Amino acid sequence: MTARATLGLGGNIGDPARTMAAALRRIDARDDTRIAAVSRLYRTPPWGITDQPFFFNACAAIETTLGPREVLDLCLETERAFKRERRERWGPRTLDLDVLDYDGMPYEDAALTLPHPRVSERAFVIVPLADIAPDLVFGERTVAEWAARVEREGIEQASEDGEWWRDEGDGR
Ligand code: PH2
Ligand code: MG
Ligand code: MG
Repeated sequence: MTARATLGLGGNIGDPARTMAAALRRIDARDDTRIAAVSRLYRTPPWGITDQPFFFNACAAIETTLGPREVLDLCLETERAFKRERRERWGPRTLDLDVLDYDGMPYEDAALTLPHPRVSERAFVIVPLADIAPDLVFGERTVAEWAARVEREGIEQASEDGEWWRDEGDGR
């Protein structure tokens, strides 16, 4: 059985677009998971702690035989593979990979709550997510409805389409 899960990607240290692209290719290379859709890439003003570099953000949909908790473990393992340093909450990072949704199913354990409870407030997630999953429901609205309401000041499109992650270049 395969499930469809959506992931949020971000980063603001080093070359975030290149790191995110390599992370997606690494996930796509697995036998149990393939990348089904990728949003455009966006350059976004830092949220939370505003005194830090601009972020790059994107969203991806995966098809996977992994369960929700295993998808979280895959995200954490992928962050570690790209030498993620977690210095402070909401602070600068090379790669952040968050699970946003798993087949529209509610899921909760000590480490993971799905659908992600704060997606609808964050333009840097909602705007890219609307590229690939406009009909997905978070709380009382679809992603397209949240996207129409969200404050997107300062967010810039940084790729033409959703193909930006396919370029080779780092041997992965
Ligand atoms: N991630 C954070 C904190 N702030 N701001 C933007 N624009 N994009 C992010 O991905 C982001 C953030 C913590 O995960
Ligand atoms: Mg995050
Ligand atoms: Mg995270």
